[in-house]
Amino acid sequence: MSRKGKFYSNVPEQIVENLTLCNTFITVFFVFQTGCGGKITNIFASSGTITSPNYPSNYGSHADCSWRITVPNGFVVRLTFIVFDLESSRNCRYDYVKVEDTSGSLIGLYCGTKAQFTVSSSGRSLYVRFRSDKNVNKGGFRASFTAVNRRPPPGKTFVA
Ligand SMILES: [Ca+2]
Repeated sequence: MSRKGKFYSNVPEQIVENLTLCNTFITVFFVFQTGCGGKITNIFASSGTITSPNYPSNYGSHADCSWRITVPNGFVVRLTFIVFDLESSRNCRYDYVKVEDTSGSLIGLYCGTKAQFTVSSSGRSLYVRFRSDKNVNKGGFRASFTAVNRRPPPGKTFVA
């Protein structure tokens, strides 16, 4: 009797079409979101956490997310990957996390499933890039960073 009732009872094809359009939109939005647009997130802090997109749910396809972590002068960055679960591939050519030192030199290229591990910068900043390819998406990563004294406190003997 109402237009709404008529719509639902008489035009089911249109509903299906609308749902399809809706799903297409969601998919496009999802890919866009997980891609991070290749943008770098600049973080200025003494400690914090970074995660792959959608964490702890699986990351999406075609993700490209970067972080530049900068800690106060006189400190270096110590970054610990607490959870790490990426698609495994030879030379990490599909999904990977790349970590670069303050100077831009490569610290490591990581993929697959790894136990907790830690990387440290030589200067006050560290660059992290996460990328995924078109398929096989895993749980991703969660990593915490903290600023660590570059030099030992005055009067103390430094032991490596
Ligand atoms: Ca993948």
